[in-house]
Amino acid sequence: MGGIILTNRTIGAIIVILIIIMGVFAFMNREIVKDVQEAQENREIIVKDDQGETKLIFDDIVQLDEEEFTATLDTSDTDPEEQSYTGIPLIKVIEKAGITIEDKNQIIVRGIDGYTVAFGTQELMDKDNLYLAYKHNGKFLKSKREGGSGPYQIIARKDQFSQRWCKFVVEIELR
Ligand SMILES: Nc1nc2c(c(=O)[nH]1)N[C@H]1C(S)=C(S)[C@@H](COP(=O)(O)O)O[C@H]1N2
Ligand SMILES: [Mo]
Repeated sequence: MGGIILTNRTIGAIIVILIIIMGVFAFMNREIVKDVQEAQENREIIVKDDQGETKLIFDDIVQLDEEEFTATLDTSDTDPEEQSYTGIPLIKVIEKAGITIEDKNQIIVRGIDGYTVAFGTQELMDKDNLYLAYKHNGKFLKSKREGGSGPYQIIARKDQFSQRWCKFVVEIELR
């Protein structure tokens, strides 16, 4: 029977192979972590439709006409309270990405935690309803990792409760 004879040489070879495998995984993981960190630092957001996708970074978004507005925040564990936010009308963000909304029905927004909300394009056209906010009471929204609701959050001013105020927005899709 030709089993593997565990000589010092074979043990040595196995250890070397394991170290190499661990090294490759550590390297791959570092690359992935770096990508995620970069995406978070640039506060990237993907805007897409069936024609393709555009990546917008914070610099693209702040150069749009920002607005300061109020909205009533009402969650399961807070009483309704008027809050001040700063952000961009959502429709302007979509226009910036070069996406046409005339032939679309729905807009789907996803958070980094997988939370997904949908709006009709009619709601998008309503001037003072939907915003992509990045400041709350004058302070930049912190990321999920930092315990915040940002770096971007959808503010749906006309929603009575706050279910569609999607936090940690990373992707906007038009269908
Ligand atoms: N990304 C993301 N956004 C979200 C949620 C969530 O779980 N993930 N919860 C929604 C719900 S149900 C409410 S009431 C509001 C406020 O939730 P909070 O009080 O937990 O912040 O955020 C909304 N947006
Ligand atoms: Mo909620």
